[in-house]
Amino acid sequence: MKQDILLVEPMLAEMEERLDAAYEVVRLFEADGQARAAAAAERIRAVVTGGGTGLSAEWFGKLPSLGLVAINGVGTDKVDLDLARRRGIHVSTTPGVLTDDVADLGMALILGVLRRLGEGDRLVRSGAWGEGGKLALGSSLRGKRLGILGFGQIGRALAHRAQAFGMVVAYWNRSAVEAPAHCRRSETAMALAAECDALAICLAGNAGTEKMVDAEMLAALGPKGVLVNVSRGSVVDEDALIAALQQGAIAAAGVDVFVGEPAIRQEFRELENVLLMPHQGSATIETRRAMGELVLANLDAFFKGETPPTSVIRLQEEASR
Ligand code: 8YV
Repeated sequence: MKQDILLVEPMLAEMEERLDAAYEVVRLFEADGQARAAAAAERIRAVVTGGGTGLSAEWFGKLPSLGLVAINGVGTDKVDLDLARRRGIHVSTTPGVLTDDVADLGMALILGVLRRLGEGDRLVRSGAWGEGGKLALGSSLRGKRLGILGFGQIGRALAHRAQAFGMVVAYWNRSAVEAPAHCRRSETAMALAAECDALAICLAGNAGTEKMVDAEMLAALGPKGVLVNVSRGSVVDEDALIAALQQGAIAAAGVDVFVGEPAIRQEFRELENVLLMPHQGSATIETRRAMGELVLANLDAFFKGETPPTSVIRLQEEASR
């Protein structure tokens, strides 16, 4: 008999087909999903969800047999890891495979903001160009200073790309990390913001990074500075960011992630100097395929009674401590 699993948000169609072939999949996002999940609650031992969605405390509470939360992503900020640990529930992620695509999107946002892709598209699309409208000049990337906040895999992959565009790269990371020779380390996040033209956020979202990019840091970035965020909306104080963009305290921003997404703050939609994306860092066919493979491998191992290969919670080791 097939095992029941709960799918919280859609995946690539071919991955959902593979899930359907192996499991009895209850889709929480479908119209009758809540009722079907409630009816199967006792039997559901694994949940598959997205990094930006996670699993609510309510659903943790409703699933007494839960043993694995398989995140189709790398962010664990929407899953209560302490609760999972206490209940002996594995939480797996999809490390490594999305690094390049998220860094690519970071680079695309830097390029898009500095070369005014959003404004240019709107000018052409609206017909205003044909009526004599002009796009303000952009800024070249060559020689510009990129500050990377958070120098994990994604931060380092962005540094590599930025070097190819002739940018001068500096970074800040809470712990010491190995960095390529062309990247200078800043002592503090605030110093990094003050010393760069473009500040790219590549930090994990968690309690320690919440609202780290605040009014003071945006003021340090300054009226010519641009902000790019491909990590989590929670890292930025959005009130401060909106005020900074409205008042010209910073020049512009490229944003892929928001607090409360997809219901983003109306002010973002009204600003000209922002390039907005609907959380697309890992959203390519190739990467979603690779992420899906890892999700399937974690489920497979779990249902065989093995430790899911990319579990971030090592239950046996923790139990023996
Ligand atoms: C995905 C993400 O968009 O990796 C993460 O944590 O937020 C993104 O890669 C998401 O997991 C898919 O819903």
